[in-house]
Amino acid sequence: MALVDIQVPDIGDFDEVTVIELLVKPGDTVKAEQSLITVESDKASMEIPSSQSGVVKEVRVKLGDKVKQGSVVLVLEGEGAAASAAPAAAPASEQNATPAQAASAPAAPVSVAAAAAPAAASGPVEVRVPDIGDFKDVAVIEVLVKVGDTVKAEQSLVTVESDKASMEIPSSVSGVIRELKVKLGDKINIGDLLAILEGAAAPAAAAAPAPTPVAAPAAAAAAPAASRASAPAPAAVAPAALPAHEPAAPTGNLPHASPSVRKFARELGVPLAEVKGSGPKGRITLDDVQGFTKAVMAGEARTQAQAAKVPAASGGGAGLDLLPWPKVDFTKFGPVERKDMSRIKKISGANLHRNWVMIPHVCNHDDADITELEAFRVLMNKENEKTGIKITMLAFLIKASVAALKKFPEFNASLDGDQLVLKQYYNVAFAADTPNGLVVPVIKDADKKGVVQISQEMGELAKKARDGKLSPADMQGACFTISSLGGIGGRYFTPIINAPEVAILGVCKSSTEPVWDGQAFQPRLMLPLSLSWDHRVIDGASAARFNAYLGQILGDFRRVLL
Ligand code: CAO
Repeated sequence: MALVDIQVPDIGDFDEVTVIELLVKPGDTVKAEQSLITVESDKASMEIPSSQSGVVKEVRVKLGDKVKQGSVVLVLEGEGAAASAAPAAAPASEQNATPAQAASAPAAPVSVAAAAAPAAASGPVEVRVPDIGDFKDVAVIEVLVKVGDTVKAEQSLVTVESDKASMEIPSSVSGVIRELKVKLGDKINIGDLLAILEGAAAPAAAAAPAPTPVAAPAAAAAAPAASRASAPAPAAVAPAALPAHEPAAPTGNLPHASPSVRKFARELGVPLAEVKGSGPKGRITLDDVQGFTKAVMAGEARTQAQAAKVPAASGGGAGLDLLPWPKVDFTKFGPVERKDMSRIKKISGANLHRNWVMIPHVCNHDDADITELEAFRVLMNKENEKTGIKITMLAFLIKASVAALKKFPEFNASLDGDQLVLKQYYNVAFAADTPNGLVVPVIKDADKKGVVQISQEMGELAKKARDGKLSPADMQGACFTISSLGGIGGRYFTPIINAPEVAILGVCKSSTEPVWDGQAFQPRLMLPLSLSWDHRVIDGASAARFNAYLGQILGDFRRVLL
């Protein structure tokens, strides 16, 4: 398989264009004529297609790069035998039918009016469709001006679209539109009359404008796989309204809109994919983008990015007026790999975010002396070696938590509007780390179970979690959660409360520390506890008592019997 450099073909009169979209990534299989990147100048945007099919080995450009004819876009492992490494471009571009002509000079438009137009004409001037390359019978999908409008030379009059490209047809002269000779849906060809202008004047340089260039590989010259291209963007550009943003990340799925509308949207920071198109076949028009912007500015609509930032407050509270999430082109600083978030991470992330934002968390740290408890646990495990059930510290913590929840019932509660729901059952969840993310299975009725049974159930649930086999029922009904990092390490941390619970206990790795017993320092095994609690429900003093009580029980489990 030959490795082939795919280069930017002849793109007409455009010296340098900016890469605004990457439409493929390494590993993608592309077909000949498939678009690889979208580039944009101040006058046009177009997609650069592949000259042959194959598998993308390396993408050589990144968003924001400037490219020109001959720049290497990517390296392709070609499917066929060594094909031409640098496709000669055959742009159906400008007014010219052949690349040679296209490269040489921007010819005068094939326009009766333009040809006839003097530097300052007084009589009516016909504006006709210039050479639009190989496009025949293209449909008018937007009429951008109306009778009576004053237009400048190069201002777009209509947008036309074939199944492979869209382009705006500009006026070759300036003047006032006396008659419009096309309407939506009309099929037009080179030489067709578009409009009659009065008081027309040709541009000073007499270089008549043309429809935008369309890049196509040599092999596809007969049927340009081209893309979008545009004449000058409409002049009526509103002031930037939405926060500026960097070029979009690769999507490969451009919204249905003309290049100038897409440019306009990008200038305003409007996410075009969220704008509803009112044009034919759902095409997004300039008015749609303006309408969307107005609605967002008036607070009548939100972009998805805004919606993601502002949680839906149950009580209809005000949204957080936060800065937009920073958009950084990390590839500017070094190589990166993009990876989709796992389903679990997406779900747990959204929940954690809501909980962190909506619950006023406070976190208390404390230490429990587990010297005797750990010795007892080790002894029990030795004695029970034959049963195969390992008694874990976490099982003792669950049991101790149940005792503390009983003593401090507001910890075994949930908020429901203005009411506190005090639960009379004791289901304790534990956070389990799995290759796909964090899950929280629940030990039901922990008050009715012994430490051995809890250890056994925990082992089964943890295995199910790792195997991705937990059922929704396994993860429902918790009153309180324990997140243990004890087997891993760390000192203290601030766990996020698992709503609608009102507290969570974080546990870190125990260590032997010198503890003063009143006469001397004694080596004691100390377990770091971090209790996060919802300050709407729990007061600081209660939290300190809860932690202290938990420590006392872990220090001497006989207290549970009292
Ligand atoms: N201090 C010191 N050592 C501890 C300890 C503690 N607090 N807790 C457990 N250990 C030791 C155990 O003694 C055991 O050591 P040995 O293998 O030598 O016997 C080892 O750590 C593993 O312990 P374990 O089998 O009892 O497992 P566990 O109860 O610690 O953990 C589970 C089980 C499911 C909680 C764990 O696998 C896990 O997923 N922990 C991560 C939870 C998490 O991600 N929390 C963060 C949530 S917020 O993002």
